[in-house]
Amino acid sequence: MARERSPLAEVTERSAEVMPVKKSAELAALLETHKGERHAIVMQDYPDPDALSSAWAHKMIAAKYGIECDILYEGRISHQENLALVQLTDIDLVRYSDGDDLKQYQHTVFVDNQGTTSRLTDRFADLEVKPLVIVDHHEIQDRIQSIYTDIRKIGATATIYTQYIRAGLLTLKKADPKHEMLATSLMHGIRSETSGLIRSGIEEMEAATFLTPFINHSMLEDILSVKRSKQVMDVIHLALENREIRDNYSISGVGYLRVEDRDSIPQAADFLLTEENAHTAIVYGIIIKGDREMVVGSMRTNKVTLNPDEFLKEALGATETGRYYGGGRRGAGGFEIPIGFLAGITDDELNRMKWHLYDELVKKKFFAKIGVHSPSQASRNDTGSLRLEE
Ligand SMILES: [Mn+2]
Repeated sequence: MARERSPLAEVTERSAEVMPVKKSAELAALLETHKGERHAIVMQDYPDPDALSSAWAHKMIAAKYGIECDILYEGRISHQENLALVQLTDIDLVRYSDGDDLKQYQHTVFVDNQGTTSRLTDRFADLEVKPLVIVDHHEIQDRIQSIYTDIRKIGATATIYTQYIRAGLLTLKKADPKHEMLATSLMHGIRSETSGLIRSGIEEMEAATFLTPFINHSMLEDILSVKRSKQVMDVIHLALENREIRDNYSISGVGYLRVEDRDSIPQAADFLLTEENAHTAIVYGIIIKGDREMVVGSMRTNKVTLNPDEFLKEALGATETGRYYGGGRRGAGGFEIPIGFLAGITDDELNRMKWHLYDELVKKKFFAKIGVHSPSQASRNDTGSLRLEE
């Protein structure tokens, strides 16, 4: 017997269908009024497939409205899969370096971020190049204001851009190799944000269905079958060795890393999450970049009731100026804790002590948030049990 559908459910369903169309029309109208301009699409410092494919989609959509866009980032692309994506699809990217002319852009466009994870945000703000568009799926961050904003709780930013395309902002043609590569990139973006569609919502499934006829499957396979580098394997090895599992949280510090190997941290967190009794994995290390150092960490979870954004904000807190050390979205999060005065030590013994200090402190904060004591405290108490509170 079929159950009656509540009127409310129907309204929600209908608005979920109407919203992308409404937002697309709004974006189209805005782009129309900026014809002939040059815009900078700003990605986070360490762009992932979701950011890359969304930025590319925006660039292709904007071109239809006579707007030329450059896709900018300031950090590095180091994850093998991302490198493969960029190489195979020929996405034109501009890696910012000192002295580049940012004044040539009339506006900025933020995709898959809201300005908090890019150093370009401040550079553009200093030059008074104003944000025009924000399209993102992270929690609202209030860092910058734009004319057009589409921030939604959805699996991927690539899903939102696929909806825009579907609503008519760009007509995909099977015969166009650029369109084929864009569709393939968007599919990769969606897949990578949802563990290969396992954690996807209805919107992702719909987007994937829409993209499928345009996809180059062998290219997608090439992107996905990229092997892990030795450095990544080494970091995974360290993460495994150092992990401590408490209450299904697997937490691991991996020590000092070169900035080039930064992307091995989320990959190690992904790997720790594959252990059968772990629902959440957190991996962190100290990244050295010139004379700057910071503790950088990644969190992955498949516990539905756990909000990584809240978890990281509550566990690690904020700076004196109120900027949180961490944040996230459904299923994943990240954090960065600058090491100010203690950076740039050359003495080996002091560096060992420094790592030990940060390792203990970070762990302690996470264990406190989870509600268990760190093992060092437990052994000092000699209770024979690692859980002290119960
Ligand atoms: Mn994303």
